[in-house]
Amino acid sequence: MDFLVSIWSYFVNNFLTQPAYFIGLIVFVGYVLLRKPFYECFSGFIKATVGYMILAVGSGGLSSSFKPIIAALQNRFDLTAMVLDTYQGQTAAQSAMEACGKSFSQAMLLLLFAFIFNILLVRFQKYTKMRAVFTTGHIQTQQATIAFWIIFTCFPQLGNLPLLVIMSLLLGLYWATGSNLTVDLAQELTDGAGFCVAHQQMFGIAIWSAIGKKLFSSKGGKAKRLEDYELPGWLSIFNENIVATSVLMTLFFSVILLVLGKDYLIASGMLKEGSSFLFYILTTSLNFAVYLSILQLGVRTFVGELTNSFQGIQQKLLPGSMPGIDCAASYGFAPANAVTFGFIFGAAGQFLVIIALVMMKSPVLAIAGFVPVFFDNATISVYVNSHAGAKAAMLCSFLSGILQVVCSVLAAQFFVYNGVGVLTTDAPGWMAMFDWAVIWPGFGAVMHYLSYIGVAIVAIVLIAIPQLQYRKNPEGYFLCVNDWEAYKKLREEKASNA
Ligand code: ASC
Repeated sequence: MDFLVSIWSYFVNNFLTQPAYFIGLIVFVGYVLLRKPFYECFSGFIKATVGYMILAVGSGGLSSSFKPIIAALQNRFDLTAMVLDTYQGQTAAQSAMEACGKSFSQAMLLLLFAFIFNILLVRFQKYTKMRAVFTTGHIQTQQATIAFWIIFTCFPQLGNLPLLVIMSLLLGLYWATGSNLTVDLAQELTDGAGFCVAHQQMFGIAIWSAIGKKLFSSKGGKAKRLEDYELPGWLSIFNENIVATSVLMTLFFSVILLVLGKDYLIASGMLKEGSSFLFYILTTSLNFAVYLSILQLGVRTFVGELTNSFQGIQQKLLPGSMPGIDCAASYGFAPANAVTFGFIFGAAGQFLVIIALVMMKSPVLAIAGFVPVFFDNATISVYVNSHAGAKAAMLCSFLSGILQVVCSVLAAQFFVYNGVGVLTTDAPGWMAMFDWAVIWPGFGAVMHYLSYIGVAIVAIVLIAIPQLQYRKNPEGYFLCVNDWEAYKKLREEKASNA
């Protein structure tokens, strides 16, 4: 048993939680299954791994450059509050678990069983109608921890084993159903690149895209997307994504950095004594476009390999399946402006609520963290823009920013056991990504009030969603994954018959 556990932890530490190697491994295995010569398998592995590493440089650069600025706002105004961040949210949930006598290794077991369950659900897709496997390990680790905390507070009396069973079933179902919800939307966005989203706002993407479409799509026609606007005259420089992103970010960060003030930035070591404040603002803001371009280059490097090699896995191991990957991969297929707008409007929504909390002297204050403000809202904006147009993208990311804060503040107070919760830890935090701020706390509330009936309700809802998706489009449902070009043809035929 110990031997198996050490193999699993080796795999988790070096592959599953290192998405670059995990994607590389998937590509390698896919090509082996397609019986490609070894040198092609090898070069696929390298391109996929390096591509993913480039993507990580981009997304890591965004986080490390802009996290301190957002965090500085907290210091500057002397706020003590919980931080809305995925990493701090995970740490807080883990500390709360440990204070209740549970260990992190239990969350890792949860990850293992939920992952296996996700694969089984896809293997039996004839019945389950689930098409996607969640492969984003660092996200799975965070989610296993916070799901553990939410479910544990609903059933604290349960022994470890029954608790683990309930948790694995629900989390595995969420991974399969959530990523499955994004399959058609992602295929549409990427014109059949062959991946869907396995991240923290999968329900968010589906819900906001549907709301956006309802509100903004004219009958039959598509609403205007960001890339459809052709600005005239001198404004045409903004048709260029790098220019638009840079100018918008310079405006945005100028405001924040001016609010922080030169003296504060020097005292906190962010700006060197004697260097130019103006150029500091410029460099900081322009770096945004730099990292975004790096991120998109990374996506372009690995996506082709993943698309081609995954056919091996589809043919031999998991027919009709699709890999769910990091939300940032979608940015490679969207105008950078969609990413930028999502960030700015999401931040506006979050900041608005945070200011309101401060003014109302709320007992629980929250501080925006960069990961939810940026990655969550940018992703929602990219998808809503593509499916429901630019106006919908702006409105939806703004509203989503509001909900991320309001619902996280409520959730942090609601999921408590014996007075212990994420707020009573040394570094309070909540994972304020849409699904974990809005959807999972909703599941948790149902289970909290209805106990085992609540578990059944949540499970039934998760099982029913792919069935309903399937019913809407039985001929195209699996085709969309297996043969995108044939799917498009079928869609055209249907449209011309209608
Ligand atoms: C998260 C998280 C990250 C980012 C990254 C986006 O939720 O914890 O590090 O999003 O996955 O590319």
